[in-house]
Amino acid sequence: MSDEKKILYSGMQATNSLTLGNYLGALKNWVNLNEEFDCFFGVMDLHSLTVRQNPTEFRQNARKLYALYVAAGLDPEVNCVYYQSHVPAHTQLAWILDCFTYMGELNRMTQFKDKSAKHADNINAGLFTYPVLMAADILLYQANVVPVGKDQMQHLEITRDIAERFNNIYGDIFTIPEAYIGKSGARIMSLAEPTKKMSKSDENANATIMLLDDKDTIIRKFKRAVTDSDTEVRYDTEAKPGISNLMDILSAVTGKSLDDIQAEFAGKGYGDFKIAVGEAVADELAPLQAEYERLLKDKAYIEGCIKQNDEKAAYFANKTLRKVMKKVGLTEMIR
Ligand code: ATP
Ligand code: LTN
Repeated sequence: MSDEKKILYSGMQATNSLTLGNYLGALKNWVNLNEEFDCFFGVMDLHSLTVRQNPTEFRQNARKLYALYVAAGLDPEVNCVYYQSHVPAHTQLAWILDCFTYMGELNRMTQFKDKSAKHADNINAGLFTYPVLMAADILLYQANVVPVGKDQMQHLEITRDIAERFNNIYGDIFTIPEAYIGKSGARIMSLAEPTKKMSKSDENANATIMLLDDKDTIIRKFKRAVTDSDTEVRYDTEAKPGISNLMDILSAVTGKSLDDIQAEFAGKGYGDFKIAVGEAVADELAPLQAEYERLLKDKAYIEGCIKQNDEKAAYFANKTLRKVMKKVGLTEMIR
């Protein structure tokens, strides 16, 4: 880690498999950020526990997420790609920050409200304090910037509020993080209901393209994508949300502009267009999938990367945690 570069922190929950939305909206845009920042990317497995998990599947999903990060191009030699639960400082700091966070603040979080409505039978305290753990993730590494989607902006705001509150009492302990608005990633919509975002917890399998779907499945899902009764491939998110979403996807994977796409498909039917989008997506994902399969088989390599990066993350996290413990007056351990 160099001194001049700013620090960037992000991660995803290790719940379910990733969708094309997670990839085009987040993961793909994280690759190469290491040129400008010292980057930390966590497999956020502790956050996943707010929803009941099947232990075997959960462990596999976490490993899958790690391998997908690496297969997508987050080089674990230059990025710190690690498991959140392997660095105990996250939960230690989260507890301390819990004591600097108000019930009223947490009550206002829209994700808490949405998720409690969705899991009415399991509104646990972890779901409520989810944003505090997220604040600990970010603040432990003194992150300057955090690439997050719109849905996580409120959590970043509360992170800043908690950090400022703490700094006001104890001095400049935490760096105040900012949202990173880089190359804006496309917001990918559901293929079944194109006014809703594509989401990995969607129960309709036809609504989402999963990163590990094979070519036939991808093309089949695109062929079934909901569009409209018109025949023109034209960008209009209000009147033609389905076609506009497919255009966004094609643009994100090929780099072609929306105008060029419209010109290319002028006079052609939706059928040809949908197949072209399916093929472009399958071609984009093929190398990632091949690399993912290769990595999963190379257990020694993956485990070596995890171990090395867990240690690296713990080194930086513990530095902050020690400072915080000292400031609040906890007694230092005798070594
Ligand atoms: P869930 O269905 O479990 O809520 P999700 O698929 O909505 O999950 P998150 O875990 O909330 O995904 O998000 C992981 C990252 O992927 C975030 O940075 C988020 O902004 C991004 N992301 C998720 N869905 C999309 C999408 N449809 N388009 C673009 N980016 C997305
Ligand atoms: N809540 C985020 C995942 C997440 C995160 C973080 C993102 C947990 N801790 C710290 C950025 C920084 C999500 O659901 N996308």
